[in-house]
Amino acid sequence: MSRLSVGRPNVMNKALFMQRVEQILESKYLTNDGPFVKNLENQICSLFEVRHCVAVANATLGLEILLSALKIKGEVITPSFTFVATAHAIKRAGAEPVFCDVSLPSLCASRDLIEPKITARTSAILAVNLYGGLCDLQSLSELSAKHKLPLIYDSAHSLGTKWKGRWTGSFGDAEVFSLHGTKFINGFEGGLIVTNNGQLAQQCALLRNFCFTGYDQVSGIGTNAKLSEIHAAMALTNLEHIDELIAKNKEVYGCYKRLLPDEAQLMQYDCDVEPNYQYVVVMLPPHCRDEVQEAMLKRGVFARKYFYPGVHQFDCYRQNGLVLAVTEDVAQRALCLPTGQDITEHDVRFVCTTLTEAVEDVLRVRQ
Ligand code: T4K
Repeated sequence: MSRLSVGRPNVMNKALFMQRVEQILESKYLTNDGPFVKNLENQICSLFEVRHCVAVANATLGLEILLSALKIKGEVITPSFTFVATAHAIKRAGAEPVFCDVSLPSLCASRDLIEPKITARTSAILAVNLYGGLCDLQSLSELSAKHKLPLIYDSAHSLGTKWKGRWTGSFGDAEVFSLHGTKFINGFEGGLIVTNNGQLAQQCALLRNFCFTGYDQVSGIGTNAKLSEIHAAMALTNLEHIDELIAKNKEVYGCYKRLLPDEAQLMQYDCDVEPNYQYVVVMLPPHCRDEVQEAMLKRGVFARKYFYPGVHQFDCYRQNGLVLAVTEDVAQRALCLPTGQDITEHDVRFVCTTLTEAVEDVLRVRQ
């Protein structure tokens, strides 16, 4: 896959990772809550100052387990502008997603969009911290307290982001990070449920392992969402370079900020948010994004239209008459540009030139 592609995995300290693989193979302890999983969980807790971390096979299962552990049924309010996994997790946990719109410029759900959707059937709010940014955490926390609703964050994109100087990981009742290969901290696959609630963490850990409470005892209907040792070792090795990863991402983001054409509006973060800078998202003029993406691809630049369409527009989630204006607009205009540890300033210049020419070509043909 070309260096100029969205989603290129961050791989740090290959030599140490290979040494760890050797160690895993030698020990023959491959999975089932092994030492690398425990080490990863402990490192996450101490780095992000959160009491409990439950490592899981991926963030989708993490969200599903979390909702099950909270015994969420009925309706869960969630934004439509997200990866489809957020809604799938709600459905698979046995609840119904109720989609709300997102606000600009954060592209996250805000209190004024969530509150009108709250009814007697609402049982939780599942907000999404998108593109390394964050929701308005303060107002969502007040909203959840006012309506006595559990507040969960899908923070798949936001590991390594800070709010008012505090790392994400301990906001709401719980957060879920993703360790997928395309994410900021890559564990090939993987996810992390983080919470300050000990009982909740214990329940999630049980559900992750078939609800085994002893060799011969099963306390409920669990699943298999365990993270293997190799995945944990990869995530741990990358996590040990978190500052370096953020610094490089910030440099790339800065380069884009300087070089992007005016027609491509770079997504802005709130001043309280210090993102992980893993995503460079631009909004293009209406009705040209798909052609621009195609034209860029022809020149070797693989940009991606995350997220299209809004989840409420997929057949399996379509709700009669539901219109979410901002979601529907940004889903037509957002384009994620290549980032990552091996991208150079020269690459960013090339992407920006390609983007500029592609936009100009498309707009010229239109006139
Ligand atoms: N919530 C949100 C908001 C999410 O975005 C996601 C996942 C989740 C929850 C669930 O998290 P997990 O259950 O996955 O832990 C990818 C990922 O599969 C998915 O993790 C991610 N979000 C989603 C946004 O994107 P695809 O189908 O777009 O990936 P794919 O294979 O098309 O790859 C994208 C680009 O990355 C390609 O240009 C190639 C490059 N790539 C990808 C992989 C996997 C590589 O260069 N190497 C690789 O190994 O879904």
